[in-house]
Order: sequence, then structure tokens, then C-alpha cells
Amino acid sequence: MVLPIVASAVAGAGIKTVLDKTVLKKNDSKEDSSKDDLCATSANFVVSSDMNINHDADALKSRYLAQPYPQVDERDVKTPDNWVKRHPSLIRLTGKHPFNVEAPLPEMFDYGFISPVNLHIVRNHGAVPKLEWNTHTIKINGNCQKPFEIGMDELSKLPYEQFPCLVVCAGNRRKEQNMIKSSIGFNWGPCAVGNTYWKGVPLRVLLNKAGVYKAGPGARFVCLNGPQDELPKSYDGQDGGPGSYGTSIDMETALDPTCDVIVAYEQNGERLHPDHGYPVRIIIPGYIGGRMIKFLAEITVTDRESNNFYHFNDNRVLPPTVDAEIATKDKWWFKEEYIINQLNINGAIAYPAHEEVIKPSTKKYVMKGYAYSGGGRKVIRAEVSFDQGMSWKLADINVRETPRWAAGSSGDKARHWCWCMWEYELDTAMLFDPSCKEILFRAVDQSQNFMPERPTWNVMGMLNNPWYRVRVHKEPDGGVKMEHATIAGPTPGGWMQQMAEKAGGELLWGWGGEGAPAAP
Ligand SMILES: Nc1nc2c(c(=O)[nH]1)N[C@H]1C(S)=C(S)[C@@H](COP(=O)(O)O)O[C@H]1N2
Ligand SMILES: [Mo]
Repeated sequence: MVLPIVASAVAGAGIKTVLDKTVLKKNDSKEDSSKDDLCATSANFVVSSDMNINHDADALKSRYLAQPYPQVDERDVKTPDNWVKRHPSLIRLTGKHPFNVEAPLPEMFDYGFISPVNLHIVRNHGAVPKLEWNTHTIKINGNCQKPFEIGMDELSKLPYEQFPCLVVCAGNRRKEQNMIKSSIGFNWGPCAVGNTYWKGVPLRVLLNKAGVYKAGPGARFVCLNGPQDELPKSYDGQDGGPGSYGTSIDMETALDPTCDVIVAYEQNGERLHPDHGYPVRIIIPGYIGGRMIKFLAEITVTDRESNNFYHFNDNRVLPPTVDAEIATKDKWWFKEEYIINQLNINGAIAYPAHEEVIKPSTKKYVMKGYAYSGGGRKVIRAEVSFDQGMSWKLADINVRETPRWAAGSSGDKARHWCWCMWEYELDTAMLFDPSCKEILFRAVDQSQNFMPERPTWNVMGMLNNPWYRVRVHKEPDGGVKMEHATIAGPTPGGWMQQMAEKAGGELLWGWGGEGAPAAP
């Protein structure tokens, strides 16, 4: 599918500003939509055409794919998830179970700005809990005046917000880190992402209902917990109870309307897929996915951070000198400053894809990819280089959201919760030139955060965001063949893996030589 490209903007203005006041209207959320198809006029995922000049086709297509996959994949049959229907293209990163997957980046990218639920990243620490809409409840408790418990019907009658938001696992692009030196995490490629619509009740509405209106003594944090017995690991007396996945966020973020934290019960206009937290989960825009608790069972107001096992032992970036042994021995997991919340600037090249061949007869080629940043920060530049970063060319950012809050201003309060999609039309003579060894991508956000040249290894392999480098190999016919750094999951390949093998398994600092392309 071709990306929606809007008529070109003023020459020299690298970014084509595109209006995207995407609005979702639903005719009836309870209606069975399994009969809809792409062409059906009855599709209940209707995007207002005057408000959305770009994403209606994407949204419809994605909405179509959001429907339950017709059958259970045979790989799931002998696992506890033998009732969850999943898209067969998803790349399984941790064997069959638990289910941790990303889509092939080009495939996901082709669906456009709004991702299909079925190709959205899944990160499950354990089996998917079997929860029911009718019986599931969320407890709101802790240091609040009016604790209460709420069921799904009641929750879905409260005021809601609906907006597109990117979910990214902090381990996105981790396989590159693992090539430098093994981290304790599995091999995410560059597609541990998904950009979908979420609908839910603002967390502050529930907190207000419980009598919490501002942060203060006793009410500094909001602990968010999944159900008990989801997972094998826990601490005695931890928040959420035995076997729960839990974390916390600060009360200011939870209460700030412009932070858009929601208790979400719909994704792309449908009730949640089991893999994405059915019936209800937290969405914290601009944050790492790890804080967005799925299967949400409890919201607890506390004066201290969550003491859940996963709050301390997951989602942290420790200094590069700290390995797993030192981290545990010297209690690095419990040093509060190493927690990660907001995403950092990052991005990748989707096209040319790994092993894509560009023939000598091709004169123009359109490179494509995505970029995002955290905390609502806008990606202001997408840049490519063909000379190892000596010079950079400005790519067009063709698809982006209209920010929530302070939209239309250039102020820091405008929130960008989505990825953006960039393109660069390349004169292929540049690629075929013998001097071109690789093509590079980097993004810059409004706070002038750049994707760095080099990675910094960390024991969890998280927030890896160096320049995205694709090697260019000359073909005998004068064309070129592309090689990405790694291939997601267990599949070997990619130039970093080859370098790692040459270096005996440990690259130490990453790139094999000052300024050198070090082509394998
Ligand atoms: N209850 C629960 N919530 C969870 C997790 C989990 O395993 N259990 N994984 C977390 C992590 S690490 C990520 S990246 C996101 C992924 O959300 P997704 O699977 O919908 O993409 O969910 C988070 N919330
Ligand atoms: Mo994650």
C-alpha cells in the first residue's frame, strides 16, 4: 500500500505539515463487526473525512485487520494461551510461550499510520489471564477517602477520551545491543511498536471519584497492578499480590489532563484483544510500554513507588559498567534514578528492507521509515546520510498527528503521542557509487535530542537508539543489496551479527572502528 502523501509543501521546508484531526465515531460499540470488510459501507469504524485527510484508508484497513484472527495458531495449541487467536506473520521472539512478538517492520509499515491490532507488538510476561467483561472489576484503593470497585459496564459509561497513541516496548531494537554483548533481554528487532487508537476513561476521573485531586503527603504515587497469579515471580507482600505484574507512576502525571493517562477498554474501535489486556489496561502516552499495565485489576494510591517485583527488576537503564551480577550484588535495581518512564528519541528505516535488492535500472528510490520521541515531544527532523554521518539530508515527515493539547502552537505543551512516518526520495546513483557503504537514519526531537552515533550498552538492553544503519552491498550487475543490523528474534543474520562473530562474540563498543563503515 502506498502511504498517503500530501501535496508537497514549500520547497526547503523539510516537514510537510499535515492536518490530522483524526476522529473516531462509532455507530454502536456492541454491534458484531465481524461481517465488515474493507469495502463495506457499514463499517462502524468511521473516520470523519473533513477532519482526517490522511488516515481514513489506513484506519479502515487497520480496523478490518483488527478483527479476531479466525483460528488459534497451531503453535499455541499446547500452551496456556490455546484460546487466543493471533496473526501468523508475527515473529515469535521467545519461542512459543510466553507470547512476545513483533511484526516484520515493512509489513506493519505498509498499513500506514494506524497499525492493525493484529500486527501490534505483544509483550506478555506470562500466560494471558482469562478475564470476562461481565465479572472483571478494578479496585481503586490505598490512601484515598472513598475507595471503590468498578465493573466494565460502569467504567464504559464514564467520560472517555479517544486518540491514537504509540505503544513501544523499552526493548525496541534490543537485538543490536545483544550483538555488542548479551543483555538479560530477548531479541527485539526495530518493530516492537504499534500505533493505534485507544479509548478509555482518564485515570484522573477515577482518582477524583476516590477523593484524590492533588498530589501530596500520602498520595505521591499511583500503583497499577494486573491480576494475581499472572506470573511466576513475585516478592512477599508486594503491591498487587502474588504473581501480579505491577508498577507505579507519579501522581502528578496521573492527574495532569495533558498527560492523557487513560484506563483503556477499546483499541481501534473494538474491545481489547486478549494479548493487549482484555478487558482493560492503562495507556500512558509518551511512556515506555512496560508501565502500561494490562488486565488492570487494581489502582492503589500510595506515598511511595510500587514495590512490585517487576517495578524494580524490569524497565531500567543501568550504567554500562553494571552487569547482571553487579546489579544484584550492589542493589542497582533499587536505585530510583535508573528507572525509565518517558521514551527517548528513536526511529528506523523500513524501506529499503533487509535483503531488498535495488536494480541498476531503478533511477529513483523512496526510502521510508518511522520516528518517535517520548513525553509528547515532537520529532522535528528525520535525516539520512550516505557518507557515515559526515553530512545529513532532510527527509520529509509526511504523516504525523495533530498534537493533543496546545495544538497549533509551537509550545512545549502540545503533545505528540504517535510515531511519525518519513520519506526520502533518493537518486540511486548515490547508492550505486562505490563510495556508498551504508545508509543511515537519525531523528531529532523538539528538545534537540538526537539519536546518537553509537549505542551505549546496558544490562537490560533498553532504550537502544543509535543511528539506524543499513549496509549497502554492491551486486555484480551494478545494483545493490541491503543489509540491516539484525533480524528480529532467533534468526541469524544482519551486519552486526557478522561483526559480533568476527569479534568473538563481544563488540565492546559497537561499531568496529572510528568512523569506519566496517562492512562485513
Ligand atoms: N499485566 C501485564 N501488563 C503488562 C505486561 C505484562 O506482561 N502483564 N507487559 C508490559 C510490557 S513490558 C509492555 S512493553 C506492554 C506491551 O503492551 P502490548 O502487549 O499491548 O503491546 O505491556 C506492559 N503491561
Ligand atoms: Mo516492555
